Amino acid sequence: MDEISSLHPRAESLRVRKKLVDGFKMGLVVEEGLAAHGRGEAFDYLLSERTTREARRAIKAAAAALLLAERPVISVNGNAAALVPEELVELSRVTGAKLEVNLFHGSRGRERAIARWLRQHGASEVLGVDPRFYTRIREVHSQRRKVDRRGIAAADVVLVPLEDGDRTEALKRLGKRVIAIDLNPMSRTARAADITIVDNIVRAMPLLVAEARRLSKLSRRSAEKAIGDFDNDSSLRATYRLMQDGLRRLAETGTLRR
Ligand code: PTJ
Repeated sequence: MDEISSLHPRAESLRVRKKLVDGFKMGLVVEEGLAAHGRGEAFDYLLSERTTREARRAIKAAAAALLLAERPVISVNGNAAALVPEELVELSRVTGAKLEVNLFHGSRGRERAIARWLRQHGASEVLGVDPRFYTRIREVHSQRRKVDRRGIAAADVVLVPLEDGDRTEALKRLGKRVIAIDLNPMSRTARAADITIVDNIVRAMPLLVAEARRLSKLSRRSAEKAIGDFDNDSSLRATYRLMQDGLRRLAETGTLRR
């Protein structure tokens, strides 16, 4: 594809798509990942492609939960790796969370490619690629059930960007605190997670890193308060209403712009 002109009205969205397509060509992303991104784009459109106040609150609570955790883990799939590799590595550094490759459409080659890609972006350790440490979560009914004994299996808090509902519910049943990033506020993942950031991962991750950095300098109480102040159900309901407003505006005026 040619260079994307900044003058194009959808330049940013096209740049993000290009990152995914490049990730696909590099063997990081599966075809299904391109389709999943399209679904995310539709929801993002209804939010006028902006980070909402609800998402900012969720980001604050998520940063706090990662910082307060004893064994936090960031689960990485193909789309997340292609779109925000620097931020994933930086978040791991700031919060002490381990990075673990965990795929829905599992393949050893892709696992290794994603781990290599994260190392190229500064990760010192990437879990989920060494068969000696594999274990299985029986509750999960997809290839995601294969996890690292040192990572997701032992984690108390897991960040799951762009996730399928099955595993989120299973992780919850195992007593873990789950943080999701998902543009669909009605998905099973969004509803099952403790903290759902309804935002595009490309906008949410830099904000999450910045918030974690800020909170890491404050007291433990500030982090606890950020979690206590957050209510996932009301956050999802408010976001859903914003999307309904977006849809109504689009129908009435032909534009999402206010
Ligand atoms: O790399 P793999 O094999 O682990 O596969 C990754 C995908 C994304 C294909 C896999 O996890 C999958 O099939 O996911 P789903 O069930 O399609 O769910 C993806 C969710 O992420 C949907 O609710 C989308 O709306 C949402 N989503 C897609 N793109 C973004 C997003 N949320 C935030 N930011 C995005 N850029």
